Amino acid sequence: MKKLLQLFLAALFSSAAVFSGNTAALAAEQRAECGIVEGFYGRPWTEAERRAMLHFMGAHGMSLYVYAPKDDPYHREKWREPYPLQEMLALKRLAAEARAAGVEIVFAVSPGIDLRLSGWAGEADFQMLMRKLESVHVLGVRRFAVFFDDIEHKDGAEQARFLNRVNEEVLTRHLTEKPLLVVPTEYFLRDMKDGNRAKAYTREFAARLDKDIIVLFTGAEVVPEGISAEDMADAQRLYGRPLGVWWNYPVTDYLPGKLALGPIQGLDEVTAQRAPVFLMNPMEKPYLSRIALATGAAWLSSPSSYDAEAAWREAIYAQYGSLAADMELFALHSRRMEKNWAHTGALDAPALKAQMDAFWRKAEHGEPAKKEAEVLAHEFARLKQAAKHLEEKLPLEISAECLPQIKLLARYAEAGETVLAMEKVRREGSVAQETALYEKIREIPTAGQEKDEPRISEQVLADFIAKAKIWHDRGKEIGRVPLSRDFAKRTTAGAGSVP
Ligand code: LTM
Repeated sequence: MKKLLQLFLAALFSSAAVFSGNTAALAAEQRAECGIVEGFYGRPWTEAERRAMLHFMGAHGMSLYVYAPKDDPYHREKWREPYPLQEMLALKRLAAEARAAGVEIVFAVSPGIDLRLSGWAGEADFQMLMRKLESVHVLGVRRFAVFFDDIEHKDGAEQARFLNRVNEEVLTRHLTEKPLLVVPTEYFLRDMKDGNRAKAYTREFAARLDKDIIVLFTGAEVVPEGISAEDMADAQRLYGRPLGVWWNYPVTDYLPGKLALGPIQGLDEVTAQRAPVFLMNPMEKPYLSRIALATGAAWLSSPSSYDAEAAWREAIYAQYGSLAADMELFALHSRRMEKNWAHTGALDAPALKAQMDAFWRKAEHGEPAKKEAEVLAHEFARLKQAAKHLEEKLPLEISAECLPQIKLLARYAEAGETVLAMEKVRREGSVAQETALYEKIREIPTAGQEKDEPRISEQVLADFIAKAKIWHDRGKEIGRVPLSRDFAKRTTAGAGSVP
């Protein structure tokens, strides 16, 4: 009966509101549940980190914590096996802690690597999955999710049938009163719409999936700049229901040397109004993830008046007390996430970037850049000071998450001062001194670091040092005549393009 009622409400909801585009009505009826999905690759959080996070979430009005660490073997590779006793007890304590913090815990399984969906084997795996969900229900978990992201299997119809059965069975067995949360195998919009195979998968999956099941999607890409109202409408049209959002910021598992310390941005008001669920995927580093997470909660509580930069500053000042100004400077240089397939987050230090551009516009043409250098010198001094304070005074659990990046910030700031000194001695005509100074910055890594190696401010500080190296080399090559336009061409694409 409950199931029938849910189906009826879901159908009413999707047909009346989704297709009429009546978002105002939707907004009045429901507000997205906000929370996090511990869904990254890498070291899963410890029990203590999770417990601290639950309280942080409770204090910020985030009500949903989805347990889905990709590298917890019992969540994915060994999904058929029950948790060992110690881990069961930890999960039980976590469920109790979540209740106390006013957060609902959702247990997710990612069985898709080797799940069999049909025949006798399918039946056996279905029973295994139910047994797994029952084993965590006993521990106090009352809501479930099944995720099919990042797997080879792509039969949408079979997956949907399987999920419908799980969805029905968890209700029948009274394990939950709420429908499943799921991630399809095609979970970003471009693929759902464009690739033929992906399109067919989505069509089959969406048509067969029970309407009360909540589907999560990441936007037009896995890690996009934002989700527009149009993306949301397209996804809804394809799935015949409003989709929940799995937001891949501040997660950094694809570039773990960088910290995502910026605000949540790029999300449309329509997303806030329509999505039943908004989940942020955090970093492996739970304490540093809090800056972005606090801004995501602020966005959802007031999407029409949300100001990402203001929310970001507010989050830092609320979290870092007397170190807030230093943390703001550090975080300003560590917000943007860029990889060939991932582009998201606020720019790193855009104002400083503009000041550096002004410096190079003169220096590259052999014009004295004294005034511009003074502005930069002031900034480099502030950065060095901030790094020193943070290194000395950050609480241990936070500095453990960012010490290499803080040290790199200090190194870049010091190298920046060296570059200014190089420009000065060149103005004064001292070749020998410039070369001696150059030796100090020669080995500083500005691009091409391994994935895990620390990076910060790639397009600003790192790029400044990279440009200086080229400027020096070119100066030598051309006997210190003003640099040609070639210099700008070779460096404007940022540190990554520096040979
Ligand atoms: O985004 C989803 C649905 N799945 C995975 C995540 O587990 C991972 O953390 C992010 C970022 O690398 N990308 C994914 O595809």
